[in-house]
Amino acid sequence: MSQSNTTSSSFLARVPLWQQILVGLVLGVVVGMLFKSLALALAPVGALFLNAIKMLIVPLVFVSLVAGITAMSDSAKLGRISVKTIAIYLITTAFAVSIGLAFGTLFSPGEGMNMVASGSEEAKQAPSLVQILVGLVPTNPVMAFAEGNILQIIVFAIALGVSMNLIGEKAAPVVKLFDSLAEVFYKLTDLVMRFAPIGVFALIAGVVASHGIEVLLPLAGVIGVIYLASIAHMLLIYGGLIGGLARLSPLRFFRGIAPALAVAFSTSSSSGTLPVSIECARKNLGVSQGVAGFVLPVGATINMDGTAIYQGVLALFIAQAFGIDLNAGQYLMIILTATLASVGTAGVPGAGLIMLGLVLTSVGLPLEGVALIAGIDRILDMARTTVNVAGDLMTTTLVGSSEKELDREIYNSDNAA
Ligand code: DAS
Repeated sequence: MSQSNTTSSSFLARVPLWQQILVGLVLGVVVGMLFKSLALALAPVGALFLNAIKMLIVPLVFVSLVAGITAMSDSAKLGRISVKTIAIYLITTAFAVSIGLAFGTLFSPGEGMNMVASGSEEAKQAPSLVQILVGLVPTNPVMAFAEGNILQIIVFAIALGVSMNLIGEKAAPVVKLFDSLAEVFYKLTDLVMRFAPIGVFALIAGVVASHGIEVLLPLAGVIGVIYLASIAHMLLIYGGLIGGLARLSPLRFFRGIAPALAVAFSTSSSSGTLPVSIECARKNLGVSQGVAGFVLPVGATINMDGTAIYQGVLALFIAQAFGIDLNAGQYLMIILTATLASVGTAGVPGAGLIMLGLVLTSVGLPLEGVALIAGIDRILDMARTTVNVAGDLMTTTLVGSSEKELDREIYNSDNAA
């Protein structure tokens, strides 16, 4: 390799990945604003990167979860981790909706829009809790893998891991196999992440280029309120819990998860970001494979604080736009349905917009409101997915720290990936 090539590759090796990704993000916005045709021509580069990380989701979630569970042979510990995880997810989501409602009330982004409802559209029916619970058990694990049904893969992996623990010595070869397979997929994630700066650059350039300023300007108010509420939720609730409860540095937390946030922001997919989240949790935050391999896949599927904020703000924005006053009971109903809707939202682009109809219907708000913001929803999805992923990683850190499954030396080290 010539001297100059060696120099450039060793230079890049010295710059932390999260800084390379942030540079890609900023350059992507500039190119998307100034060179639209170039930005749109880069779409295949972004799609390639997105496909590469999506390719990892199913095998990585499965092997890391099985390996993680066999690493935690104490089933009481697994029970404690599960209860802590679900409790933190539900509590922070309820806080998120409330912050969304508070910001929507404070700034009233829909005030004065004087829209008129025609009452034509129908909302999608959300699956009932019983349907969700019954649907958790895969009738055919291979089908669950083929469809990428993360919740069913999680249930199958937990069942497999627990039965391997119960068998003990006889399962040792399989335990060893899953352990090494997990390492293989962590390395593969690491290799794919080398392309993240270019992938994020291309994805962001495409999004900015396809959302001209003329589309964004009329709804700049609601975009601003959602971004403000999202940042406030991350700093106050996540920063507060990491610093106050886990006694860890919030600054190191946000720096350690920066690569995952950048990928979440540019892909608008929690599931697509999952391999990066697992890498950040293990390599930058020092969380064990067992906790990261369990808490993150569950979170990417059912924990959506950003989506809950979005539902809270938009329910008020639409009520204000159509001149409808909401009473205290309707505010409570929004908190309940937005929390449930966020649990049922898939970790893919645009899922929150579909669930918004459920929240609007629950309090009798016109569904035309969904059409009102559909044109800018991708810009809103970037913010809510970023919060969703940050919430998953915050919970992973809290649970890891409380279960002594977080290596504080790694957490406090300066070489964040
Ligand atoms: N894009 C979804 C996610 O991946 C969130 C949403 O659409 O609300 O988390």
